[in-house]
Amino acid sequence: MAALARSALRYSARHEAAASDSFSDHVIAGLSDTPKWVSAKYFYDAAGSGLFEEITELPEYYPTRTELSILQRSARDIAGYIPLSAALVEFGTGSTKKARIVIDAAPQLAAYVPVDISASFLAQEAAAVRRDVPWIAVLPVAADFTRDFELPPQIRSRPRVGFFPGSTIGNFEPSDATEFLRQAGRVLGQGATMIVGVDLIKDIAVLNAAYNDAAGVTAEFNLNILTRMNRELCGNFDLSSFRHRAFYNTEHHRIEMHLESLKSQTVTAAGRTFSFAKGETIHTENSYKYTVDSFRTLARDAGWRWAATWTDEKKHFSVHALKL
Ligand code: AVJ
Repeated sequence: MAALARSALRYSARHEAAASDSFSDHVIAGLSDTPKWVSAKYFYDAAGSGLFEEITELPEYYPTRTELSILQRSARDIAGYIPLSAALVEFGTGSTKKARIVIDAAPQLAAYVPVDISASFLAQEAAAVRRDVPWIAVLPVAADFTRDFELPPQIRSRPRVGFFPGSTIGNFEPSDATEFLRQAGRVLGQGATMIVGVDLIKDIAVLNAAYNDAAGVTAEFNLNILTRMNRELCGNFDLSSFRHRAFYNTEHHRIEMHLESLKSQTVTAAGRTFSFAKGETIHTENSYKYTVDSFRTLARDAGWRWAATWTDEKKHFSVHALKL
């Protein structure tokens, strides 16, 4: 993963590769730029992770429940792509709920390697999987999966199956999604399998509703990044003078999330002062949507052979198996 080690892949926002590791440097770079941006990966502090869990239960937010139903319905088929005594490597494990469906359907799995940036959360989840599935070696890796990381030596001789559910791949710029899949292939090695969940292009009203829920949870999730800047970077954002905006960008096939300043104002954070014009936004997230074909092309460009695709009846979401 040498290329990844040099620069993290741009995760949602523009020009992020220029920003360095720390939240502070990141915010200074993003809020000094035109237009302003902050990467979606900073949504997930404790409060943000909780709000995201709430989002997954919203009636308008179809991706999580649709992907779960596809995994449940197709678990046996998916298990057919998992070699004997393989290791399942999950990139960015928010919750182990989806991996557990695969693990339950694939008793031939010998190891489960959840990779996540939050070590404490990982330890908790790993303990729960160990308790429920005692025959599998649970080997958590605390790392930012968008950067370089080492697989545990215990799985060196095992066939590897990558697992990247949740359409997290949609947070990458398409060229970075290709690069991510290519690097994942390098990490997993020749003969590897990759199982990827990808949200599909659909009726714009359905897409817009999923990111503009009536209960306002997505708005709270988006605005929470300002609360995080206030807390961690001594910021003075007034949350009532910003509003959540999310819309489908048809040209780029993506949902964009922004925080719009409701007035002309200056804000301090990370020891700097930033001015906002009325109506100016901070671009906080891109969530790219694909067609089954456009994703297959992307996977092929990343060096993977397409093996299978599973979708729901409404074609809202897709799960793909790829082979190296
Ligand atoms: C976790 C990236 C898949 O893009 O749908 C949900 C994040 N943002 N609502 C998505 C999200 C607003 C989510 N992903």
